Amino acid sequence: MSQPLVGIIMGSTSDWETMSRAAEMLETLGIAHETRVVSAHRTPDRLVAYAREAEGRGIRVIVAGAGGAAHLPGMVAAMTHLPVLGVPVRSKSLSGLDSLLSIVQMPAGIPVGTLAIGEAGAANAGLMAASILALNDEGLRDRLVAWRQAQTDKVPDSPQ
Ligand code: RP5
Repeated sequence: MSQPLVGIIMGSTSDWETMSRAAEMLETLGIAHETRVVSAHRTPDRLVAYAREAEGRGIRVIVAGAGGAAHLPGMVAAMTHLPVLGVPVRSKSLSGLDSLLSIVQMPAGIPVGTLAIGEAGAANAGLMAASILALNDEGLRDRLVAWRQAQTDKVPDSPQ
């Protein structure tokens, strides 16, 4: 793939099962991306470096997934003006409600575009990243519109 435009980051390798849905969506739409494990708790220096360097490396949208006390999306958003899309990963103890509340309740001034808990949220983060990039990319705009139309066409009139 060419120069990555979307950075998919996650707090742990255990988040990949969820976050791979975002990567699959970007692959389907032909959007160059990169994937990294960046933990707010275990690798804080890596987090700072990633957030500070992303724009200069050509990244345009960051998709950040984490579970539990999920600081990653908010911390990254605090250090870059790039759009940050947060994916709450389902947790063992609270099924991802903890992740959701950790990510969604940002104070005014530092936005994180928060998606649904789990795989649907990850897939939609990929689609949302595509929508943002499509504003300045007519080819991608056409692929996104075609993908949505194909989804519509798959819905039958009747359940039987
Ligand atoms: C978070 O803790 C990660 O984002 C992950 O969702 C969760 C559990 O991580 P592991 O203990 O599986 O590495 O930081």
